[in-house]
Amino acid sequence: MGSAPCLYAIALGSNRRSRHGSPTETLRAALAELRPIAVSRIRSTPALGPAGRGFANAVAIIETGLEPDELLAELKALERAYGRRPGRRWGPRVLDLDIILWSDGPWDGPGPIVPHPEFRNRAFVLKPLAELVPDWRDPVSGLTVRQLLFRLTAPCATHR
Ligand code: PH2
Ligand code: MG
Ligand code: MG
Repeated sequence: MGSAPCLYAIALGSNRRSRHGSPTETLRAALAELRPIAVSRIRSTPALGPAGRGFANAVAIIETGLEPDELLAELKALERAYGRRPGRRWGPRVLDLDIILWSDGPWDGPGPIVPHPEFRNRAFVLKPLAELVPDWRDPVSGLTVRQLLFRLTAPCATHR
C-alpha cells in the first residue's frame, strides 16, 4: 500500500465526445474528479500519430499516498467510467490519463513506466507541464521540464 504522500504529474487527453460533452468539457469534468492541487490550461492540439481528430490536452498535479501501480488502476477505472473501451492503440479516445512523473524518481515496480517513456517528445505534454512545474527534473535525462521543452521546440535544435 501507499505511504507518505507523493506528487504526480498526470497528462489528460480526449478527442471524442463523452456524456460530459466535448473533449474540453470532458477534461474539465475529469480534472475536477482528480482533485488536483494545480491544473494547466486546456489546449487544443493536432493529433500526433494516427488518432485522426485533434485533441484537448492538459496536465494536473495531484498528491496521493498511492504508488504508481495503484494510482494507474484508479486512473484506468476513471477512464472506463468516462466510456473508454479498449481499442486500437492510439485510436480515438474519450479520456486518456497518463502518469508522466512522480516525486520519487524512476519507478521500477509493477505497472506503468514512470517517467512516461514518450513524454520528452510530446509538446502537448511538455507545454502544460512547463506551466505548472518547469523546474521538476526528469530523473532519466537529468534535464528540467523547461529544458526538455526548449530542446523539443527550439527553432535551431542542432544538438538532438
Ligand atoms: N495521445 C495519443 C496519440 N496522439 N495527440 C495529441 N495531440 N494529444 C494526445 O493526447 C495524444 C495524441 C496517444 O495517447
Ligand atoms: Mg497517452
Ligand atoms: Mg494512456
